[in-house]
Amino acid sequence: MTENAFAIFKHRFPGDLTRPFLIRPEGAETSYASLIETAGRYAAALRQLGVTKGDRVAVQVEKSPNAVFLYLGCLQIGAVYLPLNTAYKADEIAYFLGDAEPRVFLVRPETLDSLRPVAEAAGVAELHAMDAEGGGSLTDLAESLAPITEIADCETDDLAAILYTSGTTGRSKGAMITHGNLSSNALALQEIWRFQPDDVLLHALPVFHVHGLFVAINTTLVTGSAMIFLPRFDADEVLHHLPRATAMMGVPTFYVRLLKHPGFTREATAHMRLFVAGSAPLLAQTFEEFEERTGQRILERYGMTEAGMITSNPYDEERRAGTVGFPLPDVEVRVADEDGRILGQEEVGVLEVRGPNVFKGYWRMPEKTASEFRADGFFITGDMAMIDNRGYVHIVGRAKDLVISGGYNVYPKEIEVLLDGLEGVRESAVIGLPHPDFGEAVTAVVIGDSSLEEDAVIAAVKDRLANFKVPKRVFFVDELPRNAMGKVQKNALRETFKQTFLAAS
Ligand code: MLC
Ligand code: AMP
Repeated sequence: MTENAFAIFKHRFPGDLTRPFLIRPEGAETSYASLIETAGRYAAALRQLGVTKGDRVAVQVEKSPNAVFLYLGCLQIGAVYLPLNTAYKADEIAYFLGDAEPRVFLVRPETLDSLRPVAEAAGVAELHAMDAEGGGSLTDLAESLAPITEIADCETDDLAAILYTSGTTGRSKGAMITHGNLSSNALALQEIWRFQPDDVLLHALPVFHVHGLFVAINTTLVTGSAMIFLPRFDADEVLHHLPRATAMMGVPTFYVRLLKHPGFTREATAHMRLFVAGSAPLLAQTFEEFEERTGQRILERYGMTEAGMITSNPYDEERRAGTVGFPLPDVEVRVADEDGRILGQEEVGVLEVRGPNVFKGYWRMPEKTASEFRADGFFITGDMAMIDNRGYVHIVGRAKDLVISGGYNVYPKEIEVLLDGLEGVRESAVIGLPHPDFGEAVTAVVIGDSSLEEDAVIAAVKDRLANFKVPKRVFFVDELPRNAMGKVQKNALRETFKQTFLAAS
């Protein structure tokens, strides 16, 4: 049997294909039968555009059911799905297209003209648009064709997707995700989170990252259950739909915002059996407030683009605040020091992971890939962790210089390079500071001419960076604190400015 993830998902669809897969906020339902047909039409359209197995299909569109069916159509023909955050600007897109060389690039109608030269420069053969409702030239083509029913034969190790993640050097890397990565992770999550065919997942996450795309959608598909598909997170909308849902997945900011809402009560959540949090640390305070308010304990899990979901708090046993639980079935984790020496329980080091969830490597970066794996196949996550004497994993910090804002990763180096290139800036250091809504907020500390102003610095980078990467504040200093080696001490900067976003809350 093929190891194509779509075939594995499809094999587990409900026997009664008229059952709903996707429920729109206004109530319209798309059945599993309709999913199969629409994905097959997109598969046919991609084939017509010359896409063959292994070709990349880059997609920067609004969240819509059709975007999901296109993703599944890609899997079906063995093409490589390459989703891009809608916040990325043309400069960022140019790099991704140049690196991945997709055959097709699907954009929003409003960016079609501005991205055309970018796509041409990268040699993209087919540029198409999809609107917020999922309509456009690719959908028109799909609707004019008969759906493809066959599923491309794929091995576990064949590429299913490329997801770009930034790096500490400032250059983004394409993480190569395989069919085996997707199916193994979805099946493990279905099992440990006890998903059942009558579950209804409230889906409010974006669908261009691991959390909203793979964790939420693939777990639903292997269960044959339904999702209420919201275009974005909005606390009022979530509250409105909770009575019909049984489960929800979110970044910590979702739960912080829900707790701010007076309507978020024990009664409002009575129909829910599971709230999952991840992508960023969930504060113990949020966990406790949530339990006090709803009587339910958020289930925190931990993962990353390169390895999907790695650990999870247990469904039945104690869910412990400040921990990310135990490794998923078939996944191994260990804590090691920088030289790769394996450490014991309660010792802090870098977390390493091995298993069917771990990606194949970085696209066209064999040296980078080799340097992030140990000889025995463990991937070095870059997260500092400790495994306690009950086996719970604690993420205690990051070995990598990374800020996580509202669940999005921001690598300071990328912003520092931009800032350092601005007229009047001599040097910059970008840090994450505690923020009551986003968890951490991107902040720049700059040495430069006395004529520089905060607003002007922000304005100068805004057009070139996705909005979540834009510094929310810029501070000017005469010098940056350094250690004996001359390295900027970001800890000292974080300490100096730590009250910035907390004072007003
Ligand atoms: C929006 N803004 C952000 C931001 N999101 N700034 C910093 N961090 C963010 N995450 C900006 C907006 O552009 C705007 O700025 C201002 O903040 C206020 O916007 P908003 O209306 O409040 O934002 P909203 O649209 O509500 O978005 C917030 C959010 C969203 C939390 C709902 O960011 C979100 O959906 N985050 C989920 C991220 C996610 O899916 N991560 C999973 C990665 S996978 P301005 O200046 O334009 O007005 C992964 C692996 C794993 O990490 O383990 O899961
Ligand atoms: P990404 O590269 O966008 O997939 O982000 C992955 C990173 O998010 C991980 O390496 C962690 O640093 C962080 N992360 C994900 N889940 C958690 C969690 N539950 N607690 C702490 N950090 C997390």
